[in-house]
Amino acid sequence: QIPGKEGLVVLNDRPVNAETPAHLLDDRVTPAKRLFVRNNGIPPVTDGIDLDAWELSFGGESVEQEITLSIGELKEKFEHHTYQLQLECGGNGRSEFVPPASGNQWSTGAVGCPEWTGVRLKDVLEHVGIKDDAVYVAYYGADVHASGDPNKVPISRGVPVEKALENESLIAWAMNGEDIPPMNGYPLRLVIAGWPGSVAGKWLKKIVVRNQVHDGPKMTGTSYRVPAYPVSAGAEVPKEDFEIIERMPVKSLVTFPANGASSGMSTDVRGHAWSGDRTIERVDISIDFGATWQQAELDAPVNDGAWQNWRSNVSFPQAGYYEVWARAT
Ligand SMILES: Nc1nc2c(c(=O)[nH]1)N[C@H]1C(S)=C(S)[C@@H](COP(=O)(O)O)O[C@H]1N2
Ligand SMILES: [Mo]
Repeated sequence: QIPGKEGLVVLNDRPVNAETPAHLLDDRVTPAKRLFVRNNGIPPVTDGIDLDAWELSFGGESVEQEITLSIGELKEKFEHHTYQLQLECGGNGRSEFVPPASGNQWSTGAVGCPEWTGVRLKDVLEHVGIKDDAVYVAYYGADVHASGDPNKVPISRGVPVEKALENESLIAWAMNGEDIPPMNGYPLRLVIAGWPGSVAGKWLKKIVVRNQVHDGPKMTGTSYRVPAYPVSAGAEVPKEDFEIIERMPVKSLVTFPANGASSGMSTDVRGHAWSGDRTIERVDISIDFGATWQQAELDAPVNDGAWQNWRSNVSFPQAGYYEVWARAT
């Protein structure tokens, strides 16, 4: 049992990693109890802390001032913004890879789209000041390396400055109008629209502005990288041909009906679709293994970086076994 979570499937308990079955992601705005958990290390104990007193410091070669701001100061000094932003782990869906990829075997549930409230990273960086040679903006969190070694950092990743300065790059202290759940980064985290969840630092303690591509743990080697060109499954790819995952690729998810459900001769079908920080143009549904497709009704995103809801109704020609497939463009 993960406190505050309900119905998640635990993939690993050291560190805790848990995903959400597709039918429990049916809400337009993902409730706190349904948002997946992806931990690289041991989360800090934040019970009973004073949220407003939590401090965030700034550093790195390309920062003008090495200052510290409390959440209280962030709240007071900068304009508040609320956006619905999907968060998706870079490994979401990897359980279908053959041969398998290493790491947590996420099926489809390492994604969610709650509503986040905080300040724009851009506004805060403007206040702190960044030098002309700034290249990357990265984070450090308060979690501890799985080994327990206080000198080791479990994960420290980042994004190019241009991405950090987008409107939908937030330093958030609230999710769905409440405190962020402990496992999702309470009291403060980054949320960066449409890029892998790994850039959205939880339990945020420090932001560094770098004069080079950030080289923290899980930025280098093949972690959170993909081949720069399509390759066949299991192909050997030279290390220098890997690139850092930036925008997440196009995807759709069927959240109704649930896997294994039975229905009458027709059923409503619905779900979400997203494509990193871009917009989905259309969603199509098939109940004949992709032989024919029918276009679903698709909503516009509530804001840039939010997944889009779609719905349709399908009629079955005869009783039998069917798969509902969705395809987003
Ligand atoms: N400090 C810290 N931030 C982190 C992580 C972590 O282990 N430690 N995991 C990252 C990864 S890989 C993902 S996918 C998201 C997951 O966010 P969630 O657990 O709130 O769903 O947080 C990111 N931020
Ligand atoms: Mo992730």
